[in-house]
Amino acid sequence: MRIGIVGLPQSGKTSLFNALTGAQAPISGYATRTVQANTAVVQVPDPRLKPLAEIFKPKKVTYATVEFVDVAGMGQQDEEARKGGLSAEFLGHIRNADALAIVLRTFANENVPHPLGSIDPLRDLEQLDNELALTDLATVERRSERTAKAAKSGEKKYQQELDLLARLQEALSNGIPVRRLELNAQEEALVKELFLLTMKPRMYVLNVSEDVLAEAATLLEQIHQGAEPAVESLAGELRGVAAVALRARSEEAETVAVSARLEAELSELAPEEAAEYLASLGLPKLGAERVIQVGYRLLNLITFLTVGEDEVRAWTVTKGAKAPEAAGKIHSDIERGFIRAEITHFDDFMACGGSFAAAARKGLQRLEGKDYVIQDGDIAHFRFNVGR
Ligand SMILES: Nc1nc2c(ncn2[C@@H]2O[C@H](COP(=O)(O)OP(=O)(O)OP(=O)(O)O)[C@@H](O)[C@H]2O)c(=O)[nH]1
Ligand SMILES: [Mg+2]
Repeated sequence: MRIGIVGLPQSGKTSLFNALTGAQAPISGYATRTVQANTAVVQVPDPRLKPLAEIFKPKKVTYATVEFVDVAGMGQQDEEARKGGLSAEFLGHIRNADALAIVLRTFANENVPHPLGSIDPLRDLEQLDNELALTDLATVERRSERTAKAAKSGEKKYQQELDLLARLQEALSNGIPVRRLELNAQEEALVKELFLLTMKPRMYVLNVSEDVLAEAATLLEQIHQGAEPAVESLAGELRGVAAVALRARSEEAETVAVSARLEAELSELAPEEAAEYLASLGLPKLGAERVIQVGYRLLNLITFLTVGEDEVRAWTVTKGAKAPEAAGKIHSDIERGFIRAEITHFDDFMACGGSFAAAARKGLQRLEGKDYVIQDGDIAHFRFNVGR
């Protein structure tokens, strides 16, 4: 899973990136300064691995991972260049992302002027959206030119493709993101080939000042639960926070509040110290951690676990994946030779004192076949036969 961090210049993207990677200890990381993109693989925090490691004392504990890409700010080109959307270089970094984390600034910082002269995250979002749509429009137009040539052969599939491209063009010119369109399976396959930016699932990351972080988190939660705050009556940063959150709710996107600079600093502390500081602010968790969790949810991902003396490990699969597909994450041979999966849910396993034998006695360990749908938190042991 790869999440692209995008936003206006100086909105705190790199600070968020540092918070994410620092807090979770990057497994590998590299900075390619010339093209102004940072990439790092980040561990997905999972509280289940520690107790499992205490029971199995494995040689190795392996977390599931997410890759984050931090790119230079959008909208830095001049007016003329922007008509064609984002530059090819920028696009190259972001088009393979599975989801976008859109960073919106509400923090005030006299030393860091906002590129548009004032703080207004909803306006910033609209500008970013506009730019993403323009970029997709350029992609669709290029494809249309090619398809139009091919369509001269009279082949029906090219005409169908042209019709779809015209529909995309029409939507994008009106600022409608492609993910809003209803597409059939065949259309979806074509759209996938285009790697459109307005097709990607997204979350909004509000980068707020640290002194409103707790309030912003509470407000987001209330809005998520259905509250209708009067945006105009809110003061300071909270007004922008509410405006973005209401829009996010209407499009079923998720919103997270972070204080990127603070979190980047905290990520350098010992976890206990950071947790203490957060608690003093009335916050249970780092925003960066929530960014990873929301990303997981956005992409419909769940985690299953494998345990043993060699390794305790978390694996990622898409919700709805069946047992053989999960087995295939470990090794294609295990998928091919799949016989059965021995499944014990983490919660049952712990409730039985961390003993498979005790879980089995209580009927909490099940043998499942190839149609079993893996659940988040399943501890799986696969039986397979490679000889087949
Ligand atoms: N007060 C305050 N300052 C912040 C916060 N987040 C970032 N900054 C400051 O804003 C400036 C820009 O932060 P970056 O993380 O570099 O922003 P960016 O979006 O990566 O910037 P570009 O890559 O140039 O587009 C830095 O000086 C940060 O210290 C915040 O939450 N509060
Ligand atoms: Mg940056």
